[in-house]
Amino acid sequence: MTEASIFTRIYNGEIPGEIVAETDRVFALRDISPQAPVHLLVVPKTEQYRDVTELAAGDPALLAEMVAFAKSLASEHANGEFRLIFNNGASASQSVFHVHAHVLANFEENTLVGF
Ligand code: DGP
Repeated sequence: MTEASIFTRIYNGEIPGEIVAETDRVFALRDISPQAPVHLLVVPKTEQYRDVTELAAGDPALLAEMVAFAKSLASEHANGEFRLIFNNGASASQSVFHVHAHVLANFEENTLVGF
């Protein structure tokens, strides 16, 4: 059996982490290394999908639920506007292969990186 992902271990209380919200199928935690004043990770409870392409092919409704959940988090923790980032593959900076979305919000003026 493969070891549970870092996110599952946080969700299960095996290692510390701040879970801020959950539904039946997804949960959100604070990123350990925030890249914006609000930086949350939206994670499905299932570990079945390694990245967003697998998730989109296997359970598009769950992907849609993650997007809706991100919106509700951005409304609760910021002004409702947000960046939603899925790193897809090691060369694109994915380090945890349990699909997750980065929700970034509450940017200070002129602090947005990239495009
Ligand atoms: P990615 O690089 O896209 O796979 O994103 C993984 C994110 O997970 C990264 O931004 C840092 C975060 N992360 C890694 N380990 C931990 C941890 O132990 N606790 C929390 N809260 N976040 C973590």
